[in-house]
Amino acid sequence: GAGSSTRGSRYRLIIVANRLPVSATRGPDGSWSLRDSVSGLVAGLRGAEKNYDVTWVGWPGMHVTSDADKSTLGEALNGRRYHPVYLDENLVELYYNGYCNSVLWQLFHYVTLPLETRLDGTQTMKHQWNAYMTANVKFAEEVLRVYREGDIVWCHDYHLMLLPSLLKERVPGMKLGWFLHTPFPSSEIYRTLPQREAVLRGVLSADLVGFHTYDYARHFVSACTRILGLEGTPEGVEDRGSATRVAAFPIGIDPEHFTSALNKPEVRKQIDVLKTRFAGKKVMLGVDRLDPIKGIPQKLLAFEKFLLERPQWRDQVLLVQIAVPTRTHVAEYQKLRSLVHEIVGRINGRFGTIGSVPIHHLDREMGIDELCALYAVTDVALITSLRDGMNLVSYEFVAAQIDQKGVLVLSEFAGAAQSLGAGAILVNPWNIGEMALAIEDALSMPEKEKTERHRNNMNHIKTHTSAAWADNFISELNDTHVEAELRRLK
Ligand code: ADQ
Repeated sequence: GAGSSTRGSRYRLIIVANRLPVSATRGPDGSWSLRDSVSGLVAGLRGAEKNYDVTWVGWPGMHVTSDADKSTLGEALNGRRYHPVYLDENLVELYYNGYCNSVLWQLFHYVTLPLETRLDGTQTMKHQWNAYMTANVKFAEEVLRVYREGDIVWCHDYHLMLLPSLLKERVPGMKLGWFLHTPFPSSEIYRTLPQREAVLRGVLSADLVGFHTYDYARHFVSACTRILGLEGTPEGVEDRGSATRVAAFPIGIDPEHFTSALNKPEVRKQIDVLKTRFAGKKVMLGVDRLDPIKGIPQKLLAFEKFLLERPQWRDQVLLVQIAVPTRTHVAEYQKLRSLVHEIVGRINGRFGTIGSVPIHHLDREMGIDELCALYAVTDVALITSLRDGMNLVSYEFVAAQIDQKGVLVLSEFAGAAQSLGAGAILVNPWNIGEMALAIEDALSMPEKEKTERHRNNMNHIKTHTSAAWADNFISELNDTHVEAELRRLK
């Protein structure tokens, strides 16, 4: 396949992402233990490890100050071919919590920018931008330490949009791709960004720029033509002789990861336990990172409206909402947590009885086994993101259905709506009444229709896996790179 080189050994692939795919904790004896971390990006990239010799470069997600700690942690990480980029606390605040999560993440999900001017004069976007540049330079330095000629370098996400240009300046012949896991917004939204030119130029140095959907790719090309005055072509973007290929590569999951978990005796047992506990009720499920873009309050309000207006369902249904906290240092995320708790409390107070409440809300991470068992006993999954690059929970839910053929209610603003649109009930998450209606439709769907919709979804998921996603991106990168080199050396 695309992963084998002519010499018979496998290609070396350097994956660069803000976070390494593990979290480190230190034991009482001072030794480090590494635990795989939860995120859509990590889940997607595990697929690449099947076919390539993968090395990761990223921030370990914690503050490590002493040189001794850096060296012992570095050793533990290097053992798994993870190369840490250490960022100090102040830089993390301005770069990660600041420019990445309060500016770019927001803007890319169509949330307009905060006002530049703060009354106390601290933490302006300008400081955050400086930190963003500094952090990107640190990532570039680590990549250049690890890089060997012939390696493929694949940069990920909005944290590292300057990295392609920093790397190409040093190694013009580097085989270099960049992929965005979030949406890329309409150019009318994007152009409000004060640093709009520098960010686009940073990315355009890559040979290949990838997005989840054709729409995001088109938005990016429009931003380049309107803001930089470059030429958009069916292949991407051209700038007087140099070209950047821009294309859509929809991510997927590894469905076997879920089907094999379902065959484990522990998971079977857990499924039986849940079935007994939820006996006589229809189960609805939401699994999200606790993030404003996931539309959790809107989902809860729709469920409340459903219970209010359809009293016959009140004792018949419950909603399990798992919302694992993330980015807990960003104020928006703290506010969201209180808001969600408040709405859940209100609904449970209003519709609960002594014996039961309609919403089971958990703020924690779950292992794959537990998550799988939950997916398997669910009648209706509610995924109501206000915007979402793709949304892999929707894929996982489909993969983990055994005989139930659970129904997927899915936001039309998730990238997944373009792939699972034929099987899911699509909703506009801003329309609470429409969502309440969709809940009822999903709960009362005839068996035959459920089977058919599930089959459509399952076909898509089996043929569009994470391994295929990585292979497609990398083989396109190989092709594009050859053309780019011919042009460069001409
Ligand atoms: P995320 O915003 O993290 O990813 P998503 O694609 O749904 O969103 O992936 C979330 C992952 O975390 C899933 O694998 C899910 O199982 C896991 N997860 C969520 N809550 C969990 C919990 N409580 N316990 C355990 N696991 C949990 C970003 C973009 C998405 C895009 C992906 C991949 O925002 O739009 O699909 O990257 O590109």
